[in-house]
Amino acid sequence: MKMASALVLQFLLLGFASAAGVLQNPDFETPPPGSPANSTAPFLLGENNTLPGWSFGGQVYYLTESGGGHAVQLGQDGRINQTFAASATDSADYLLTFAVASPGGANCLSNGSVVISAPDSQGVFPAGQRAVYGQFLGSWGDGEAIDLVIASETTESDANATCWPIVDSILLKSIASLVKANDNELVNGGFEFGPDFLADSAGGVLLQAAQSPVQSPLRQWSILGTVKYIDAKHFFVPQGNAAVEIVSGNSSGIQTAAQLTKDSSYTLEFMLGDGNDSCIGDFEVRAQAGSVLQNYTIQSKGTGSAQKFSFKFKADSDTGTTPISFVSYTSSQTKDGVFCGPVVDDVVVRTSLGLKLAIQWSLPSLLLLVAYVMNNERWI
Ligand SMILES: *[C@@H]1O[C@H](CO)[C@@H](O)[C@H](O)[C@H]1NC(C)=O
Ligand SMILES: *[C@@H]1O[C@H](CO)[C@@H](O)[C@H](O)[C@H]1NC(C)=O
Ligand SMILES: *[C@@H]1O[C@H](CO)[C@@H](O)[C@H](O)[C@H]1NC(C)=O
Ligand SMILES: *[C@@H]1O[C@H](CO)[C@@H](O)[C@H](O)[C@H]1NC(C)=O
Ligand SMILES: *[C@@H]1O[C@H](CO)[C@@H](O)[C@H](O)[C@H]1NC(C)=O
Ligand SMILES: *[C@@H]1O[C@H](CO)[C@@H](O)[C@H](O)[C@H]1NC(C)=O
Ligand SMILES: *[C@@H]1O[C@H](CO)[C@@H](O)[C@H](O)[C@H]1NC(C)=O
Ligand SMILES: *[C@@H]1O[C@H](CO)[C@@H](O)[C@H](O)[C@H]1NC(C)=O
Ligand SMILES: [Ca+2]
Repeated sequence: MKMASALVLQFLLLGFASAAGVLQNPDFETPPPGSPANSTAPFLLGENNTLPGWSFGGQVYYLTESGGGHAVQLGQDGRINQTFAASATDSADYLLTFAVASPGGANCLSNGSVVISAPDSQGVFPAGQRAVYGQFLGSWGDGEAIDLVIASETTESDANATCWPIVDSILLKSIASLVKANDNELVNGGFEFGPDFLADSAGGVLLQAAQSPVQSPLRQWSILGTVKYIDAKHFFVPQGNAAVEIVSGNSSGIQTAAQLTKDSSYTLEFMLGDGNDSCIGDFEVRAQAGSVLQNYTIQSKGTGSAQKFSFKFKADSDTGTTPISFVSYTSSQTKDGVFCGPVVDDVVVRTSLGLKLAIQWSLPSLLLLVAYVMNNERWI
């Protein structure tokens, strides 16, 4: 009886867990009930023409794009919001992916921005050429109700409606707390944990500056400048499904803090290359581990390749956290004018061999000691 109810409870929890962290109508393909079926003209949402799944305020238009897809355009004081349920049990990290564009083209004096807010965070994303962004929303559990708000930041001078920002393709992802793998002192050294990729996201996902590795869409890494999160489906990725391309030039990159033992020796291994996105040139990258700095120059033909590098360092920080970072000193553009740069992946920090052997030897000897003590006790 007890066991049966425990099972039922478990099923209930699982049921809630799978329903949690889900957005309704995230791509706006379910139209407002009153929107004309065949019209491609922007349709102003109103009291009787609301957007399924979402609340709205201010001027919000429902758009039919040339390909037949749908999106919303946020005008003066325009905002939409939706509440989702966080994981029913343990706390999880929530990441958002979304597309932002300004439809107006080069004539627009200003395109406005999109502000994404959740209870623990806020991010401002400029609208321009269509771009896909990733953002860290927060960490929640216990089935908490989370209100996600997407608003325009337009000013009186943005009177031209064709220049207001368009939002589309919203993906919500949750990631349970990450644990260190056996063979790497870094968490998320392969960059596999970050925002979702859109199926058509040939341009990757842009990640704006994030000072704290805890509040970063690239889990456990802080972001300097802007980087592009790239997927193996659309780019050359050295390891796994995702990597980081440092795109915003001089002194931009990524940094994490490793929990290492002071005065122990470690090896930093990583791969540098290019994403097969026609980014041609000499990329200059500075890798840092603790107080050791190394410069590398990668000659890229832009056709997708990577090299493995490594160097030894000693953990010398008194605080117990050792900075590991990769910073690009070059700013490049593809012939289409897209900012691009070096790709970093597969970052591994290992204890040096000597220390590993010592650990391997200490466990059996400890067991021998325990066996000896237990045997002796039996004889007493
Ligand atoms: C919508 O377009 C389809 C084909 O393009 C047409 O058959 C249909 O009559 C149109 N409906 C309305 C309400 O205009
Ligand atoms: C919305 O519908 C109600 C009831 O049909 C009507 O009284 C009201 O005027 C409508 N509002 C607008 C803005 O059309
Ligand atoms: C949007 O926010 C308002 C007020 O903050 C809230 O009452 C409403 O339920 C929210 N809408 C949705 C769909 O969550
Ligand atoms: C608004 O912007 C569009 C596209 O940039 C332009 O074609 C149009 O002339 C502008 N309209 C006004 C009233 O400025
Ligand atoms: C507005 O966005 C367009 C892309 O649609 C871009 O060409 C233009 O430079 C942007 N204007 C400003 C002022 O940023
Ligand atoms: C990068 O920035 C530093 C100062 O922040 C500057 O001294 C250096 O010239 C810049 N390098 C390039 C290639 O722009
Ligand atoms: C690495 O390159 C940067 C930028 O060119 C330079 O400022 C720095 O001194 C170099 N560091 C080393 C260790 O060579
Ligand atoms: C680079 O992309 C081209 C197609 O765009 C593909 O044929 C080629 O195999 C890719 N190279 C690598 C190393 O992934
Ligand atoms: Ca990877």
